[in-house]
Amino acid sequence: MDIEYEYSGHCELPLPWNRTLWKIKSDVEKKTGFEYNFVLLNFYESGQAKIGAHKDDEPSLDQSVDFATLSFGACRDMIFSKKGCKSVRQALEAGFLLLMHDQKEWTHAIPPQPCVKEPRISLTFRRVWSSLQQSLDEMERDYSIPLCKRLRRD
Ligand SMILES: O=C(O)CCC(=O)C(=O)O
Repeated sequence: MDIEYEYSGHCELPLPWNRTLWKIKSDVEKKTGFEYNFVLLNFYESGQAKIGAHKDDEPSLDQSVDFATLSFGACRDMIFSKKGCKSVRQALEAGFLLLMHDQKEWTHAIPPQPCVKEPRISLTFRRVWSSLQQSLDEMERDYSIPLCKRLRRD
């Protein structure tokens, strides 16, 4: 079954896992206790590269699975914000594994850090719902049809 991931209006069909990423995924799953079926790789060429504040709350993402972000290369900061709460700044050093819970409430951002000259890569492990499971869940939500038999999410 196809797994696709939609973000900021783009729809991506991912590549199959390679051996290295599969091994990293297994290690991350052992550490976090969650099962992932998708990883997003972000490449930051230098401290000039940034990601604005956003929530990873696309309907294709299974929010019951905490996202895990593994960092490589240069240390960058991530800023978490929530209405009515003080922002939290977390340094993401190489090898740091960050578990992100409550994605619908908090925004996160990687601000520019011009003093950082080296590149950074992050691997963000997620669980994406299959199109069929998603359609079934949308049906259930939109029409309140109780579905007696639920499909496995893989
Ligand atoms: O690079 C990171 O650690 C975070 C990337 C990010 O914000 C995302 O993939 O949603």
